[in-house]
Amino acid sequence: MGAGAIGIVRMTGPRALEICDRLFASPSGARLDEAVSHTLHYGVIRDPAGGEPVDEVLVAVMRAPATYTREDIVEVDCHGGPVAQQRILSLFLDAGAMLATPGEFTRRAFINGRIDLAQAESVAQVVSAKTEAGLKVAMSQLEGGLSREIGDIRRDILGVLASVEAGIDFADEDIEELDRGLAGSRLAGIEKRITELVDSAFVGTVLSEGVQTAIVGKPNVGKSSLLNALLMRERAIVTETPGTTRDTIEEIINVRGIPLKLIDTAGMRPAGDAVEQIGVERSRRAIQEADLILCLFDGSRHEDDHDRALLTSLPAERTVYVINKSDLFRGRAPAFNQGLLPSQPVVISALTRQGIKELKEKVAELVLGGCLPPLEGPIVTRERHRRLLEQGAAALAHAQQGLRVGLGEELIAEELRTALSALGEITGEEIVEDLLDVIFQEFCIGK
Ligand SMILES: Nc1nc2c(ncn2[C@@H]2O[C@H](COP(=O)(O)OP(=O)(O)OP(=O)(O)O)[C@@H](O)[C@H]2O)c(=O)[nH]1
Ligand SMILES: [Mg+2]
Repeated sequence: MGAGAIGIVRMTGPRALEICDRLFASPSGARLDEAVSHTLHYGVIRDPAGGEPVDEVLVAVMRAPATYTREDIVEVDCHGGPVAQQRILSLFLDAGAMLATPGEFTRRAFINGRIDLAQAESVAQVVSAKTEAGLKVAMSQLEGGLSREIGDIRRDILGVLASVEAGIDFADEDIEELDRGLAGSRLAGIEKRITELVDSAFVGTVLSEGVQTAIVGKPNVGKSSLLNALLMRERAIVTETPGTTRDTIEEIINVRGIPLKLIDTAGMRPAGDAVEQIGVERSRRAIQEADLILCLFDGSRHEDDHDRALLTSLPAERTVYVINKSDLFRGRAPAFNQGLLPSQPVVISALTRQGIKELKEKVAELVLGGCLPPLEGPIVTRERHRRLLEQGAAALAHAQQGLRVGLGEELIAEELRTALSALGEITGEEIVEDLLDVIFQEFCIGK
């Protein structure tokens, strides 16, 4: 909750209108209880204790089932200050309402069947999207893109399951035997569709969570200057004194639709004082946790043992090597020996911003193999979904194997049911209460 022009206190449930009526007074004396659905009403909220006016408001009345939660909803537009909102909220609570848990509105929308679980999960992603591409993927999931694909796949599995079960039920009768070759090839086709979804998960995670990118290097090579150049503002303190950055600094930038979570670290060197030691320790951790590392060297100086030690400690496959301060050796080769580096470096000047564009290109190339894949098809954005898809694909692979080696129909049917229930957990057809708690925990209150 913060200060804004307008704040909204919202309430959902069968008694929402009745509770609001106890506090709301319109000039005409009209009651919200009798209002037509989807109408807006001017009035004041009064403290029922002394009748004192708390705030001047507009109240939106939305009746079930055409609402976010499929229940009656009232939304009170009040003044945006935290005090007014807090007063109205506590008056509601006194009048019989109960405080929402994180994500409770969306959870009710799921429980009441307005959206499925994958759609509900995407709501949090729409709210937290960091780039337009991330928003687009989240919106497509909210509109049911992923759910439809999962539904199609489940229907196809059910088709195969039906033919397998026919073999079980009528074992003694003279019914056509299961065509194992045909069933196997249908399952192979379905497995491939699932695998394609699993493969999309990498892009999905990158777009929704961002790429953790650590800027590392010796003290004074220009790490903070690079952060500022990428951000296009003076975020981090830059000085000529080595050891300027003591703590890690994080900022998000957008590189061709990919959110990069940039982490400026303390220069790596056998540390001086205690504060610097902690900073260096944090840098080590940042390197370990990073998806991508920008390893920076001062091109105007010769390499030394610290540079060599740093190079051996970095994973080359997720590192982009950057030679900085090109303005100091313009037109000439850098003093730093590039032959030491496992791959071609990008030469930049954080001071003049020369080469920054090329660096961004290189990063985009490394992260997504050149360009963003088309965002049209469904894209998996959650680890939970990816794991369940993998379980489904594995069960289908077992079933195909079973068909080949002549395993009994019962056992094959069992594998198919495992696949069905894994996929069903994505959309929430098969769900346990605990899982809902975990999922909605990451929502904010009021969403
Ligand atoms: N000529 C030139 N100087 C630069 C360039 N980039 C950074 N510097 C200078 O190098 C010095 C150190 O820059 P910082 O960005 O603070 O370096 P750092 O790597 O963050 O240093 P620590 O935080 O101490 O580890 C400053 O005096 C910068 O102005 C560059 O491209 N060209
Ligand atoms: Mg610094």
